[in-house]
Amino acid sequence: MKNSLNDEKKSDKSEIVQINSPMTLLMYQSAIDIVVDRLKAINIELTNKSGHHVIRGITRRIKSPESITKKLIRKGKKIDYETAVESLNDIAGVRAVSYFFDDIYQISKAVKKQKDFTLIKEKDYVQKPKKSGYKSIHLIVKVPVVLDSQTTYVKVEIQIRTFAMDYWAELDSQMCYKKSAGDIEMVRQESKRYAEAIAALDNKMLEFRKKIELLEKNKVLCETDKVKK
Ligand code: 0O2
Repeated sequence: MKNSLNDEKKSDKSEIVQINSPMTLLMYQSAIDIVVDRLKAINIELTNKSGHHVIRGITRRIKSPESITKKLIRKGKKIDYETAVESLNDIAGVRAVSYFFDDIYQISKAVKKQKDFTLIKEKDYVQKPKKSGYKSIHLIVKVPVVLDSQTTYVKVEIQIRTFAMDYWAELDSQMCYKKSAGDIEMVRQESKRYAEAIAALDNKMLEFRKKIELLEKNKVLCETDKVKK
């Protein structure tokens, strides 16, 4: 009995490792490349339009077989390749980090306008933060990947958040999220308070930018007025 369970475990693991097969990796990497290129173009467009830098950085990753297995267990799913591809939305993940709070919605709107992307799911953890205090917009899109003249629609999770939200999420990942410390109520409460403090600062910086923009606009108007006179 023990042996057969062990054998089953082994075969489960090797099935998930299929994610790392050259063709599957190529498919996910190509999907990620498409999304990253599109975000770069969106950044140029929004930066030109707004007059301030919009996207600070774009990161990407393919979920490791270990992390896929853990997530399937967490979700109570079967541990095999097909179930992983079907039920997990974030095997391919891209994150766009903006400087300012209002830009996350501009980026999200621009992603949703991409004609060849299909929006599967949208989660706005900015309007409705998670219990932990986590804030981010998650867009799950399907993007067409052409390999060997065959088109496959591949799911990619795009996380969009500000530099400040990202700072909190990165530290939270290191210290609390999926960590034993995160099970301690006192730790959870304190971490949430910091998320709220950071969000308040995010809002202040946006107000500050808007104030400066107004000052600059008025200055330009005064100068054009002077020239006219
Ligand atoms: P990792 O290691 O970051 O990849 P879905 O299946 O799309 O409906 P899902 O993925 O089950 O939804 O859950 P959710 O909450 O929409 O998104 C999960 C991802 O958001 C996580 O991925 C994290 O990246 C991030 N996240 C969610 N909550 C928190 C949090 O409290 N703190 C931090 N730091 N990140 C969070 P994974 O796969 O869980 O982890």
